[in-house]
Amino acid sequence: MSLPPGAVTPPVALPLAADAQRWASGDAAPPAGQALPAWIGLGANLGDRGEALRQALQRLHACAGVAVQAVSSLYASRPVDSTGPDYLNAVAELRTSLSAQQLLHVLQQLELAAGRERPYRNAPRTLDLDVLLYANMDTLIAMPDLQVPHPRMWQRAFVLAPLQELAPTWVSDAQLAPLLVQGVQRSQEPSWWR
Ligand code: PH2
Ligand code: MG
Ligand code: MG
Repeated sequence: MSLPPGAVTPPVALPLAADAQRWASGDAAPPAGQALPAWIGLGANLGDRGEALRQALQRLHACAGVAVQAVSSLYASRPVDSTGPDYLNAVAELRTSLSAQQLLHVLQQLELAAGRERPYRNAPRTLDLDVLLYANMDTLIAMPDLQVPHPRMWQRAFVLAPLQELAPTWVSDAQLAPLLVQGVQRSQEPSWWR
């Protein structure tokens, strides 16, 4: 699934039909009193990586309008398209009353609180929080600072292996198999973050 360059985002009311691939506005929050699912990727390869991911989930769960619904196991892997120490990664399923853009801003604040620096693209980091999917598998969002689904998630075992745990009907073994050369190692059970 790829996003056309420069695509515009017509305002589409949420929630979206589960069976249709739809453009959505990243600015549109769910209707009042409702929450939508969202899936985020977590990663770190500097400092106390496991503690950074655990603290990010705890802080996220404490944020207004966000609840952590489910968390995958923790996975270790070598940096993909990058250098530096090995990463720890996980995927979390949220329920949120925030728009995708508001959720992105919350994630960016948590990255900053964890001392995230951006000296160059794909630099080693203390905390990386990415919006992977919002509302459902088929929601497409294209904004200057936010693309959903995350444009590189389908090429990355460190995203698809943990996502498969949470959404097994969305990620097949056949999809994951060619990516396993990236060497992703499951290291801890899903209760690791509590
Ligand atoms: N994130 C990147 C680049 N490369 N490699 C691994 N193993 N894990 C990551 O989270 C990761 C990466 C850019 O976001
Ligand atoms: Mg990121
Ligand atoms: Mg990332």
